[in-house]
Amino acid sequence: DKPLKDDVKKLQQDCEPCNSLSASLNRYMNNGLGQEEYAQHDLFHALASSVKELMLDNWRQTRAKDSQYQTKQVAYLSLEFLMGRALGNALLNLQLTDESREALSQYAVDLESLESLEHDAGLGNGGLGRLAACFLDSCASLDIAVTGYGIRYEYGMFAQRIVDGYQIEGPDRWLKDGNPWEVRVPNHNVTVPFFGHTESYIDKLGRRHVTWVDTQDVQAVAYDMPIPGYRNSRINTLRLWKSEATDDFDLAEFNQGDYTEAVARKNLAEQITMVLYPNDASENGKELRLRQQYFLSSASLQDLLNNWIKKNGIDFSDFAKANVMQLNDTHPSVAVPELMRLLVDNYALEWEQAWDITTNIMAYTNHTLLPEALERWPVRMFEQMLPRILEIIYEINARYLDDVAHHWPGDADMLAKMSIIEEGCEPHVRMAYLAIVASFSVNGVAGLHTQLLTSGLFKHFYELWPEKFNNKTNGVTPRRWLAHCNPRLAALLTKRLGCQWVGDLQHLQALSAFTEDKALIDEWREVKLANKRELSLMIAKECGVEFEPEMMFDVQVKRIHEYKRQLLNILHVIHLYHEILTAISDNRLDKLVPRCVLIGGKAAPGYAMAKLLIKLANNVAHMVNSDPQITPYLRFAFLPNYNVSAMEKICPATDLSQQISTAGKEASGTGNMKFMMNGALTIGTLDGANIEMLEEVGEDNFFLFGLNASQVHSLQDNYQPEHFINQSPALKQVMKLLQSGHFNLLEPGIFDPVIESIKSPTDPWMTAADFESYRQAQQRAASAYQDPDSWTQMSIRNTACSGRFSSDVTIAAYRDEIWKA
Ligand code: HBZ
Repeated sequence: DKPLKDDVKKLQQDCEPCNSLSASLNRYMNNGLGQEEYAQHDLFHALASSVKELMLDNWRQTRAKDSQYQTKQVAYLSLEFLMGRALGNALLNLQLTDESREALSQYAVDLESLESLEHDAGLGNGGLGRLAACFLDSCASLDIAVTGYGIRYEYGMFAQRIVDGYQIEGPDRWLKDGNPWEVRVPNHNVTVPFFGHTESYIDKLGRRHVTWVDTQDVQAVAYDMPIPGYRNSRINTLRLWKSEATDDFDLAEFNQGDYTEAVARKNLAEQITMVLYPNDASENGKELRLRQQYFLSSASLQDLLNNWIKKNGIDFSDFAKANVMQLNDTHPSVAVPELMRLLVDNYALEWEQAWDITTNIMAYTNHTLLPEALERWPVRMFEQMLPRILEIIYEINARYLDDVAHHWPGDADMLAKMSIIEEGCEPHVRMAYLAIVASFSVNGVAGLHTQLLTSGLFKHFYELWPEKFNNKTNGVTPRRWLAHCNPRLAALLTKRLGCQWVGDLQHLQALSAFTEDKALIDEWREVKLANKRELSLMIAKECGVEFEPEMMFDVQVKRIHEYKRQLLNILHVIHLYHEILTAISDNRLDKLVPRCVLIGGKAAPGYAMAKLLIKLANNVAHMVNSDPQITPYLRFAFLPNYNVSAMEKICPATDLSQQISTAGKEASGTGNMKFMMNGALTIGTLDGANIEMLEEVGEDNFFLFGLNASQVHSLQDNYQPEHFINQSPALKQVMKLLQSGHFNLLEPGIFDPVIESIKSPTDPWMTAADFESYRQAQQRAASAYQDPDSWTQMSIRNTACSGRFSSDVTIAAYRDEIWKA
């Protein structure tokens, strides 16, 4: 009766409404995607394609609505969008989770295992890129017309493996199986010029015109990804540009018969969007990086102008009322002179009018105070690659320096200090200055950060234009970082509070009334325990280390950087290791609080010290985990290839979140917020958004330690690490063990640079200065963990107070105070 069965099946399919997920899924599965012998991967593609298909109507309607009602358009320009996986999040926002489960039931595959097949879109380094992704979710959920503009890197953030304790980088070919979410939209192609030279002429009216000629043009092809809002039918767009060779360019070469040369040039054009630069803090300094920046900026601006012209013609008088552009750090700040070029050269606007438009459109977000991360490009590089852009930068600078001279008459020093061009034997363009000069808004990403910007790094700009500066404390989306990643806690919250918290996280505050509720405390602990069991499976698989769910899970996951002080954490593990050894010989083991320490993160491939810290963590982990006397009390794992998906498993299962940067160095942090939302307690310094988290939750529910930013600053000139080492018997002992070569018996001397850095009076991160205070805070955390009920109460309070760190709150402030959208 097989044919009959198939017929019935077919009939049923035909009868199902064509817009149901199930019908669409079946159609994709039957249309050549594997039939009976389908691979799970086909099923993932079929489901993702069906979900995208279901979004198409609303996607089109969103675009139509936004252009019809003249809604103010926000363009969020970023070299990075660290999106992670899209399926689970899309299903949640579209309320399609149950329907997909049902649709999948006939294939005997569960949704979670299908979700895990999706490759992370790792188009970012860390916090900055992930912030952009959270912002897109909040913008769509708050029904704001925002388009994300970025680059469709062929290779995202490198894949990290650990071999003999060392980081090994591998390529991240995230597109190799295709990307079911993207739509290639060739009708939005634009052309971006490079190289060549400029020519000028005077017209009949005596006006000077400049043309940029003999350029090598690259085509920018748009790939759109849908960004669904939470339960509101808005579908915003993330438009990612891919570089391709232009056709006529090829043609010219072909006609000269130079086939191979033409193909080689094609590669040059396609190189631009080939790979994400994996440096999260140091200067990239490479020509290709500047090409990426200009490529993104020019393509996105041309797109905005084309959209405008389609509706309004070339009258730009209201353009700035209808558009705003948020620059995610200085990476896309070459958009400033590019917009001037397009308006003045291509559309013949007067300089003053073009400048008026530009300065009413641009807004700039700063993400770092670290001097090594501030972008400066050699003037020489601009001269060759972007000659017209350099001329425009010079003109902007000349006019702006007039204002400076007016504000500080006769102060030549000030002119040099504030010039966009940094003079010297190799002159540079200071990209942050260019961004500030042209922007109507300049914001930092947490209270302390903004304060340090206006009193330090950008002090003189603040004196000149105080009205430009404002703070927007970061946030993270509660959809991905609570509702989706922690279904057990989400269910418990919804049972207690109803489901409004997903769309308005301030509702969590209501939990504070229940912190004495024994039933809630017990359920809360059960949820955490179940999450810890799940994470343990992952750690066992990825690291070969057994994490015992009853032990305290103490976690630090983020990019590896000296200022983030993974070293402090490792030194503390060494201290615990030594404590356990002595407790064994002194027979006082009952005092020990068992804990599992997890560190994860990638080091920039050229950052030797960060890579050495990975090696140190792995070597210490090996000593700890291979000693059966130690493991009942301490286990230590380094998780390879930390990424967005890994964090989705990690933050729901963490008891103690480590946010231990040197005060004044971490602009905000956003991992700190994800942990807090999921009920982890924080051990942290007075840095970045930790300060605001502490304000919300109170000192009783936070393990605070260390110097504050002004103490760090004052100590800098007379820092004597030896003094701190001598004052702390614990640190002294740790240094002794480290120096003895105990953790590198087969590789003598490899950790000398680490030891040197701790003992150096010029150690900017002041690891030795904070160790003792850190150790004591860790001890307070350990003894607090011994009382499960009171620990759980603190955990509940952390979640209850995390509402302010929803990116919905942050985006509402961008909307009201900057975008006026
Ligand atoms: O931006 C981070 C800050 O370190 C962090 O404190 C903050 O919370 C987050 C969001 O505001 N900055 C970065 O992640 N920076 C980069 O990833 C980066 C990437 C490329 C660069 C420079 C920095 O060339």
